[in-house]
Amino acid sequence: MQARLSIGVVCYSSLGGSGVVAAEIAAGMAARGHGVHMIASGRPRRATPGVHFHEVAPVAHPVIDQPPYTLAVAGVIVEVARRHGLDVVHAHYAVPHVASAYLAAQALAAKGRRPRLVTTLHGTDVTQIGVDAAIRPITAFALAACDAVTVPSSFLCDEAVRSFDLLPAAIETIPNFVDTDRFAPPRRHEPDRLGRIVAERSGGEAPRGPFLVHVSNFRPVKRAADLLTVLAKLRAAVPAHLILIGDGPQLDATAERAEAMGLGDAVTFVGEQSDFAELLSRADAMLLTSESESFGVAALEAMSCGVPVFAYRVGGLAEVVSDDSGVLVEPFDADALAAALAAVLRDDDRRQRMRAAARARAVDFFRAEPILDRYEQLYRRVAGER
Ligand code: GMT
Repeated sequence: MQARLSIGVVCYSSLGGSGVVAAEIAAGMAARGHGVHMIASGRPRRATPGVHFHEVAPVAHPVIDQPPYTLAVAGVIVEVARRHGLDVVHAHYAVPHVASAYLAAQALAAKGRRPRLVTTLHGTDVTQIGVDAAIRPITAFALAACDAVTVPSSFLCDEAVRSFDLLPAAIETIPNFVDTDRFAPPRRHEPDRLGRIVAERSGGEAPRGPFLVHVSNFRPVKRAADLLTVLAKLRAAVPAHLILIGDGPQLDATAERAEAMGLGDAVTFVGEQSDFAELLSRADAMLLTSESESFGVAALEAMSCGVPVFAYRVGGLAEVVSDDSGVLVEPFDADALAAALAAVLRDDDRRQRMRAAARARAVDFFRAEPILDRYEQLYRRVAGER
């Protein structure tokens, strides 16, 4: 029998794919019998049965005008390691978690208890904030000191090599994954069901399809205004309705813009949903207009539900969405996205083929268990190097 590992998972709890991936890995490792300690400033948004949660509380003092989050995370890692013994610390989203993990490991090494460090880069920690002149030197230094660095796509691997001077061989590409049981196509065809669920969750009228769905944290990188541009163009041909799931800084502006464009009745905002698998699974298409996605967990969850993805060909999306499971168009060609959607929404046979291909791709390439195996092997490899 293989040894039980003690694993610290450091992540953000804010709405977003990195927190989802961290929570799913933590829950997966706990289900495999490992001791898992999640270190974050808030509870994860996804259920994490069997995972011990350790809060990073904000540290405030009148002299300090910015709370020292990096030190607070490092302090909690040290505390958890002293109480529970950590074999591995897995930091998600490098800024500043890799620096916190590095500091904690140095402090623990002095006592002969240095945990191994694994960092998963997720996206803007490499492409945006990570390359900020104030952030890059320490992030690159701490990444170089990790026992393993992973990325979810080849796109992000190339970006990380360029941004942080890492050697390609020092980075392992482990794709994100999806719970294909939870995110699954509907068992029965019930044409009115999605309209009814949307009405229940939004408190409004039941809309009529065809339905597009968008899931995001409404950050600028998602280009939410483009969703409405595409919808307006599409509606010249097909009376589609757009369901927006999630919350974030640009949600209000998006709602105001929808009204201003006369799309108020064609869009429903259902907000952040703790369980949106059924909503997703009953949509006809997923619409994503991001300016970049290292991977696109939301796209993968749609595909797992048998929902084809329509997006710009940016970042690592082409590694997730194949030509038969969705349509990727030149960035930022809203006309092309609207035309692709209209063609598929008008062609039942093609839509059914895409649904089947999307589901098959999610199951064949992105099922949770084989990818959790890779993380577990990685943890054992780095822990065994002692
Ligand atoms: O990097 C970000 O902008 C945030 C991060 C998040 O927490 O949502 O998203 C990134 O990580 C996800 C999980 O690996 C990926 O699915 C997203 O594509 C990626 N976002 C970007 O690259 C913009």
